[in-house]
Amino acid sequence: MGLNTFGTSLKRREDPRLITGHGNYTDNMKLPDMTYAYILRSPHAHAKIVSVDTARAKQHPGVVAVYTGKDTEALGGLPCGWTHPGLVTPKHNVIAKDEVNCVGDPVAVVIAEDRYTARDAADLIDVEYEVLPAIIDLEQAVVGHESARVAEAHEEMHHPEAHEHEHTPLGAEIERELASEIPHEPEVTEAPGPRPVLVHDEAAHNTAFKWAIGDKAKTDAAFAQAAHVTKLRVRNNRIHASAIEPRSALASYDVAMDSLTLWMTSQNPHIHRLLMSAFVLGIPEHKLRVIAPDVGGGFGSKIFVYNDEVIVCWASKQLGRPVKWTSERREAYMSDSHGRDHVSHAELATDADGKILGLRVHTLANLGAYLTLFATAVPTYLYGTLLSGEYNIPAIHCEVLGVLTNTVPVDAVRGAGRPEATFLVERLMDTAARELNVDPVEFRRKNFVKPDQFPFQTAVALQYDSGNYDATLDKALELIDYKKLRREQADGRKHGKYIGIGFSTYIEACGLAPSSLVGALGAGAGQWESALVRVMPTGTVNVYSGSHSHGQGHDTTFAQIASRELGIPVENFNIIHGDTDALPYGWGTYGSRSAAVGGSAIVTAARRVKDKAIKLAAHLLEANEADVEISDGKFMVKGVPSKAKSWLDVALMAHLAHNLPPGMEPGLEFSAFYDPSNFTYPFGAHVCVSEVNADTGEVKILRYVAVDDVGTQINPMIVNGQLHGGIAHGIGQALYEEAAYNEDGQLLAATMMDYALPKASYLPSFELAHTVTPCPHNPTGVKGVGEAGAIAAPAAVANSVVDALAPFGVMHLDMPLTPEKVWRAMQEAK
Ligand code: MCN
Repeated sequence: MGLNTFGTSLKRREDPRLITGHGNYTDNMKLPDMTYAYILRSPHAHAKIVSVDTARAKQHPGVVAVYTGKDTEALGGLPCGWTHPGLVTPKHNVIAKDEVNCVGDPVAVVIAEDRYTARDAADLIDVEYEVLPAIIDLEQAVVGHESARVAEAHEEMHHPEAHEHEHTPLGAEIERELASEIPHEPEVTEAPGPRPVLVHDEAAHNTAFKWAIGDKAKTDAAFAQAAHVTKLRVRNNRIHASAIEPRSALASYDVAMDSLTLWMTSQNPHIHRLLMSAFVLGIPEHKLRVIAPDVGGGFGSKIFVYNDEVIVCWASKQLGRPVKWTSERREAYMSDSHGRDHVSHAELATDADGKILGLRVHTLANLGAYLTLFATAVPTYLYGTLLSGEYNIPAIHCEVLGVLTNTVPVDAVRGAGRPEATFLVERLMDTAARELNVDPVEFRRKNFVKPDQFPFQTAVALQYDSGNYDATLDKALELIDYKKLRREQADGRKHGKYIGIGFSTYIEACGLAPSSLVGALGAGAGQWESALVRVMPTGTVNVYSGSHSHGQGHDTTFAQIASRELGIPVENFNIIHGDTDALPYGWGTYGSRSAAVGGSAIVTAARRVKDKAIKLAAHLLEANEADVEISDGKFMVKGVPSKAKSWLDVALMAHLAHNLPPGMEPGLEFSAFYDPSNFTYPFGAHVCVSEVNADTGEVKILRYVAVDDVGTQINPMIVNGQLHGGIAHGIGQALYEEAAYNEDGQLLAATMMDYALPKASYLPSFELAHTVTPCPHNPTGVKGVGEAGAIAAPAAVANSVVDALAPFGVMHLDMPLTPEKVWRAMQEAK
């Protein structure tokens, strides 16, 4: 392998350590005098806490302390990081004090000498609850009574006075418009009868916000011109993130320094430090050090500030001893944020030629019992802005109600908002094609944004920078041999063999940007990323990144990026991340931003290092700076190969400082803070070929072909690995997974026995191919890939199953497409 490995499938440098049991996870850590926390959680979805008697638990041998909501009431509430005009933000107590609002809400914590004692003693806490009626169903929650139909409510919710947003380029104008005041209370007429169940009294109709995007008048006008309107009600099922490593936190208070060190499973340690110190614990930021060591997957669930992480910090300070808490799997399912959970009514207007005229969407987004960190951004700016898909849709209007229910909070899970949008748009495309009696491929093609339309301004704020949607679709069609497959499908149907072909021609927007835009839209965070590139005296390099790797392979790809810039072999790089005391400030890893944003910061810092190194090399070589280049890992005078200096020569001199050019500072390191000018827009065409067993309703995926464009690829093997994981996630959501509740608010899918994650044997071998349209606005041309598969796959799978069921007249089925659901649909059609 040559010196430059960028663009090659270099094996993951971190894997030998991780797969031989040498990972360093939070729960592996042991500190002298360490104690263990067990959190007692509410068994009820909604209840008043009448009393909490901890006396018996405190007397249990080995128990160090027992705390309740009264002890922690002075602490700040857990923060919501994105605001909307009129947002209702109920206080999210660290430990519930007067009321619990979902199963899993913490009511007490036991600290003991070992984790088993802590758990045993928790059984001795006597909590008296007054159980209240709970509201679980999203549609019932918003109107407050069971008889009201959500569709009627939606009609009533056409607010004439609500601000509607003109589509304008990503810029100052839209920032103002999108952020403008929208009343959050839906105009829903309550039926006579008992008072509706409210999760929090301050949120009337259980709505935390009402949000809209697009131009309503223009959309209404488009519908008035329509030759055909396709209507669809779509439910996007609630899912768990299911990272392999459960969340864990170990806090250690240093009495002498009056400071805390917190090791934790975090995707973004700086965000954790900032929010926990400033908003929850009320301590100076420099007195909290957050370290995220190896983290075994996050998929979004390790972004947010949770109760347990705060509890261990606070308790460690009370006790002067380290406190560790590690989630159990069942506990994880009822305390990690959940994902998705939308009910949407959508309408697509088309003209007589099959051209799309407009799209209208009303979405109820379940937020659960409290507003967690990104909860208000996921179903709004990460969802509504993606509703143009890959298509020319001149007018779009989308209205979202953020709904509170007595369920675990809902926040970002892989894809966050974009899978919901893609599912809706791609299901609508297939449904419209079927109603119009045209091939779904041709219907898509007719409406694709074409290459000469870029940059393309959508009707929902985003400006797509580049793309060629026909190219990915063409490649996918070739790979599956579409015409032949359709013939096989037709033949099969004659013999009771039901094959379906489903498309998802998706776009995704990741690497949120720029900071000024997201700030104007309500974000409490910047969206830049940092890097520090430090060349040591011997010419090896430490790269410090504000991004955090928890499975994505940054140790490898970030070394590939920096190695290409500096001409230093990858093995001479050490990638350091996840420690707030070691790194420049950074915003962490989510929204598939690390390669596009974190990687760009590394490039920028490395180029600064290179510029200085060339200046110094020119000085040592007694040559003009303009004549010096890095070639084959050495500083050469162009055309004079005998005159060369190594990185060792240059780096050593930078540190010895015995012979520097006049005015040059010693040392060889630079940092950079990179703020992108736009999102990146990966896209692709996914095709799922499935077969439905007519007797059992079982769905078997026969083939899964994905053609993706993630821009320039740093490491094609890692890109494919990310796509594999994402597609598996998406297939899981489409066919198997549902974080189901019963009507009392008991989480039915609370263990891995009840929550059906896809096993490898359920999945076919994915057939992947790519096109490469480099991102035009960052230095490497990369776009994100970490979520693409999870965004694209659910629609491809659902479309293929509905296509297979076409002979039965089935037009739509909600996910997960379980054998029972599919079988029933077939029976009803018979
Ligand atoms: N990459 C590349 N070429 C590109 C784009 C990316 O080689 N054109 C590489 C990157 O350098 C990185 C990996 O692919 O090594 C993913 O990059 P990116 O798309 O930037 O995503 P992030 O690194 O920011 O990771 C976040 C993303 C998200 S949002 C979720 S959720 C998710 C995902 O990544 N969670 C994961 N993938 C995951 N994979 C694992 N194993 N575990 C998780 O928790």
